[in-house]
Amino acid sequence: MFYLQLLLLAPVVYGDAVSDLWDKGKPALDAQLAKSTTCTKDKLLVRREWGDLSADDKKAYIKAVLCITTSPSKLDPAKVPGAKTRYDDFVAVHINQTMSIHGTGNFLSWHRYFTWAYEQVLRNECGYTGTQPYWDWGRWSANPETSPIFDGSETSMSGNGEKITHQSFMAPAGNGGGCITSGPFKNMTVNLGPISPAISPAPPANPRSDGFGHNPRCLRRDISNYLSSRYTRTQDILTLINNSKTIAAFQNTMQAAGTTMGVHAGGHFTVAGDPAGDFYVSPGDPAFYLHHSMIDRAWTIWQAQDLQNRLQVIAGGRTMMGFGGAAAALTDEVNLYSVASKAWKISDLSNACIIALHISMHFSSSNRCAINWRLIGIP
Ligand SMILES: [Cu+2]
Repeated sequence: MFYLQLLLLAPVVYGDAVSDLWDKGKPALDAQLAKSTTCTKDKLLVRREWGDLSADDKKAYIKAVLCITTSPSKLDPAKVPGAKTRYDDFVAVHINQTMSIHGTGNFLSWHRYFTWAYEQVLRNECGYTGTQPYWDWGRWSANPETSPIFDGSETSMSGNGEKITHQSFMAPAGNGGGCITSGPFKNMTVNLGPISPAISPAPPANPRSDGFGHNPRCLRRDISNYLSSRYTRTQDILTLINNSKTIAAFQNTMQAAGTTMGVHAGGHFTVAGDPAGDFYVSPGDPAFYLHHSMIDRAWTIWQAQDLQNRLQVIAGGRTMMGFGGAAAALTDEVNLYSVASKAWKISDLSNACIIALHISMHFSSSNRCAINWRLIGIP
């Protein structure tokens, strides 16, 4: 009885070593925010981990994503005939810029803005009042297939693909490989691509070489713990943040995809299939945005460890891996064209005013909650 009381009285803390790093960095972020007159805490919204959302919160997010997968595209059908829905507009923007936003100086800022723009469209065009949830890879790394994100329930982002004989290119074949059969997105149609499929048998080829033709097909996944249990554990996220002393080290370690794999590729290829495993078309799987919200969180926590020296830094080139290209600059613009109205400089997107602020809230109930504050209007 005494022990039971102790247990009940003990504060419930989100006990993750990465959240501890956030706690450590928070005073510096607060101080930076306090200097701003336009960027105040009342403008910040809370982003949370999928597992910390209530069933109603998850359903509200799912409803908004289903909404943009059924509302019409705003792209010119003469240019992108395969873009049928508003959701496809995001996929098309990513395809179009793929070679200048990966392995480049703008990788982090571009994907931060892209994920933010998606969150805005869910809110402004689909009546969503919540925020973009994130997938804490470490929390579910032992078995992502049974995580609340991918368990196939009505409050998940749908489950694994049907088990078929197949090969996945970045990991041994898992338990899926075919069309997803469960959860809210089981009837979702993938319209664009493929361009660089990472699964065999490959999806049918796109009628156009740029992947912009209409190629309706099912969403396929091959979720497995092979990569997650090796490369996206909490200790891997921690090592990434602690051992990367420069922005170059941080972004390169995060994006590694060779003999070792960083958390970026590790997350994408944990989902795998089509289009999640396709370098160009990966935003065509709605799990993309939970993954990139976590990429954004990791960047913020890294910045917060030495804020003054990590707020306005850049490394890398303007084209894929920087081969033969000019170096990227903080004054370079990030432009999302049809899915966001304004082009922002990388320096703006690295600013404390829009970095996601992750605050661990300690509730006295059974509510374990890692909270991520995020500015909703870029000043
Ligand atoms: Cu990308």
